[in-house]
Amino acid sequence: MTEPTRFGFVAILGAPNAGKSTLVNRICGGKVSIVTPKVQTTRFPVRGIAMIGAAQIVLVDTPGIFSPKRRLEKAMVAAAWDGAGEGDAVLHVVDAAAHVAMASGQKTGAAAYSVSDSAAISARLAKAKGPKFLALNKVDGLPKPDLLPVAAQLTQDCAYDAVFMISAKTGSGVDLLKEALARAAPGGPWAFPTDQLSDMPSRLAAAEITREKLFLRVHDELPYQLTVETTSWKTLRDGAARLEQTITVARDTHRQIVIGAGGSVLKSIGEAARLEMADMFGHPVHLFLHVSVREHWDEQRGLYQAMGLDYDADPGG
Ligand SMILES: Nc1nc2c(ncn2[C@@H]2O[C@H](COP(=O)(O)OP(=O)(O)O)[C@@H](O)[C@H]2O)c(=O)[nH]1
Ligand SMILES: [Mg+2]
Repeated sequence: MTEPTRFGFVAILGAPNAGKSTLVNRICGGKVSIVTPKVQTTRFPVRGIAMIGAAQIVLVDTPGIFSPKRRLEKAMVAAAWDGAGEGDAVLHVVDAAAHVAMASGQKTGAAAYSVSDSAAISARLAKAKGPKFLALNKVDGLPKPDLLPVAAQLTQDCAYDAVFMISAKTGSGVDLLKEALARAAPGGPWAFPTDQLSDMPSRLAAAEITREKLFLRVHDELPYQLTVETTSWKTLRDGAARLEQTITVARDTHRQIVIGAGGSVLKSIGEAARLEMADMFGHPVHLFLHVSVREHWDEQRGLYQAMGLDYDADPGG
């Protein structure tokens, strides 16, 4: 007898940099969501699709939750909480390494933010209905005894249904978590083909790949001051695609940094992005990148619509 099919949504929430996107890619078994060492890489909910036994699970990867200031940040955080509402279950991903570092007195700025953001998420989740899971991530290289107080603290703030110790990077502990997510899904038919990894349109996925290469290559405030859009996609007779993308920055000095001396930076970003796109789409890609300056691009309504974000969002407390 075959097991009845299940289908459900799991919202992945957490502080910036907790490893949410890495975990979604790990569970889906392919690259769905871009990952960089920088905070706030994910700007809008990205839906990854995973087959776990007889269950098809849609994992909603969300932007990190923090105290937002700019319009784009507010829209990102609001979208993350909306993502939580979409789920049949919620998974709170915590950077356990940051918590352990704080507990042992290494109070670095990033770890402190991560810990206070996680506590705020636990507190708000305490009031939410439905199954809630906690994943202590980045346990690779952390001694187990150090993790127990972290788990104890977070479960005091919110009654999680289960706690998992995982490494999204190595995959350790992820199988147990996957089984729990599959069990939380309601019975029902699958909504996507079993080999589909994401519901993201190709033009947007291509823009995300280029944005990832930019995040990896440029630093300080600049990653947060730029956006990428695919403006043209033509399939050529030989099966290759010709893509044009515009990288929009807010200032001419930023444009110069993105282009680099003699175009060197833009060239290497384009090369890395083109190769990854060819791999993802399964055909050669000719990529043409343009850099434009638009001072207040992050105040333009159309951009928010394109990313599925709410221009007037107020994420609340
Ligand atoms: N050591 C370690 N690093 C991880 C793990 N998961 C994610 N990372 C790293 O943490 C950073 C942020 O990951 P990302 O998935 O973008 O986090 P997000 O902001 O929560 O989506 C990246 O540099 C990842 O490589 C893990 O399990 N172990
Ligand atoms: Mg992310």
